[in-house]
Amino acid sequence: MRASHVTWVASCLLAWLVGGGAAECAANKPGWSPSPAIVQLDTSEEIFAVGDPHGDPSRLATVLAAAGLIEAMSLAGCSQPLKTPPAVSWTGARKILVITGDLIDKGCDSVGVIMLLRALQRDAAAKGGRVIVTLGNHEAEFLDDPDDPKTEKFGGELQGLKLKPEDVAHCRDSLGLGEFLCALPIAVRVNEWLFSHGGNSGGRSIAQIGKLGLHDLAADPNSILQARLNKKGPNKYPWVYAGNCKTDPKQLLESNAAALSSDPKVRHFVLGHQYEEVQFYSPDTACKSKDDRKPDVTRDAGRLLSALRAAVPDRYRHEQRHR
Ligand SMILES: [Mn+2]
Repeated sequence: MRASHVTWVASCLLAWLVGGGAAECAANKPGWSPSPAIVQLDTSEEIFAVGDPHGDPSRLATVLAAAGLIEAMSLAGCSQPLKTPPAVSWTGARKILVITGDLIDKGCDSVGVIMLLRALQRDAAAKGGRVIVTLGNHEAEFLDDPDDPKTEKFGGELQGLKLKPEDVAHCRDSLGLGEFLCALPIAVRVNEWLFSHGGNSGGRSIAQIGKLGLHDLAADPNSILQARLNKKGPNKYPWVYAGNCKTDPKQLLESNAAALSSDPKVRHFVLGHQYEEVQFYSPDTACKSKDDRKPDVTRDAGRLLSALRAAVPDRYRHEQRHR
């Protein structure tokens, strides 16, 4: 356990002894203060979503340019990681871009992804657009424990820049990387769409999700930041089965959507996190042996898990493919 963790635990203990602060203490590490925890907005503008840039600003820029959201730009990639914010130009007018987390690790330039997105947020806002970035499990795990081996790639980059990972995790490094990470919201509702990195809202309302603690988000493999749609879910089932092969995924998703109780109601979930093939199992096949469980993208679960681009002509909607 690091010294900073000892300090945190000590202050939590003090809050407990003094009384009244225990719940708050358990929920939040110092500095982590998404504001608001869940972004909510209603718009008639086009909405774009991209997940999991994972340390590759060059590929992210290529995707955004192909979508018409930025001017094409050439980034050097691993041979020349970004050390300063790049000159990125938003061409998306008043459109909305949601990045559903996991900016860091895996690739070679996590710092570059953060710098690119910070610069893009500023430029988009100046031109009437909006870029919203949510937490992924990698950001949550890093902020929860910067010594976590899972985020050592990002930690190594920081050390290469002479930054202490724990300073970044406490939101106070000289480049402002931690300040950015500490302010990332957990999820965002745009119209009837809820965007988050993983998918299991656990039947909570938007307000209840906003009160989840960083450690819970980081540590629970079945959380809204981590839950998976493949057999890496609870008890080796996709999380839409809630660890029980008898669960009806459509009912589970509908109850989760209903519990979010926003205005307008949430009717679609858009997730990142899982870049492998997403498999929707039908209730008929889910309870057979694992080998018999066939993906069925036409069945119930697919209706609510859909789309990269909302409020646009049907030809762009992944939702159509999942029906
Ligand atoms: Mn992830």
